[in-house]
Amino acid sequence: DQDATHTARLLGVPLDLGANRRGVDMGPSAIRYADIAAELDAAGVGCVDDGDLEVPRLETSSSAPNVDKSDAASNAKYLDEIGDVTATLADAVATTIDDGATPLVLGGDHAIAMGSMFGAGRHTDDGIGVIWFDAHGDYNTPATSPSGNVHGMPLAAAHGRGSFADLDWTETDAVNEENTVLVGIRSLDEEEQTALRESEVTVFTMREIDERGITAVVEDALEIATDGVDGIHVSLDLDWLDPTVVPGVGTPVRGGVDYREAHAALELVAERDREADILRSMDVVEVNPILDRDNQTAEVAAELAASAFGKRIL
Ligand code: 5AB
Ligand code: MN
Ligand code: MN
Ligand code: MN
Repeated sequence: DQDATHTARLLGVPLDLGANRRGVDMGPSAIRYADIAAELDAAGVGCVDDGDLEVPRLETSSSAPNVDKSDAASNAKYLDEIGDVTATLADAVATTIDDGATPLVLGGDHAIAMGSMFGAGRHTDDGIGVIWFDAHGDYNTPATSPSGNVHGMPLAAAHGRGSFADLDWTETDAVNEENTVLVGIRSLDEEEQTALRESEVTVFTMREIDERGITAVVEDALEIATDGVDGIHVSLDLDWLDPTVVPGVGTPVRGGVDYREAHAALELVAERDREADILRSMDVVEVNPILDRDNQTAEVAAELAASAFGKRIL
């Protein structure tokens, strides 16, 4: 018997302006095609599909990347367009939570997590924690980013770092830095390293997983993320897994977690949620169907989301 308590509300955000590879805009379709609804159903989780948010598309918009390399604060491609999408998504996520459901946001590139976190943080007394499953830290700011790609910046934006603090669409007080935990990290830019070292963020690199095992690390992550907060946001970047398991990602990094480790991690999230109702929202991002083989990456995304929402074997 499954005793999951959530109603999942699927919200697709086919944004690719935050990444340097085209294709992640097809992620929501691919994840739906991988039967995420049936996976959630198997988890005993009610599932309502709210469709896709409208996002600006490169082919039909006159938008330019708008990067001014001489001005560090504006070294972020398509930041205005991404800000619009983020604000709309934040409203949708907050409304969904107010309705008593749990948003499951399907990306799209990781820039959309700003909207998920801003929305999840609204109407909380003590703010939210975040568990960030990723190969990367996503802790650049426009001033430190080597690429200008906003998908490498969302977590720094959530903490109001650098020029993100000055933007009117960022909501930076509800995502608690001390309740933010990165898991499985293996690629950080130099200035990102410095920023993380100086922050209150907890970083569990792949090395900790190698030494202590995935379950011990994720138990710790849950302890830290849930301490004194109103709930947590779980952000799953598919490039967290090893590229041999998920070929369909734009920024692969060797040496990631395997399929079973990933499930173990998300099953622990569900287990903690059954005990203490901690899961406020989740996003599944960076699935790139153009680079994928036989929709494998989208299938893994759907299966892992179902595990997080409470799918059990017995
Ligand atoms: B992802 C890099 N650090 O900032 C940058 O996939 C990569 O959302 C960012 O984790 C990867 O451009 C962003 C080099
Ligand atoms: Mn990544
Ligand atoms: Mn990421
Ligand atoms: Mn719950």
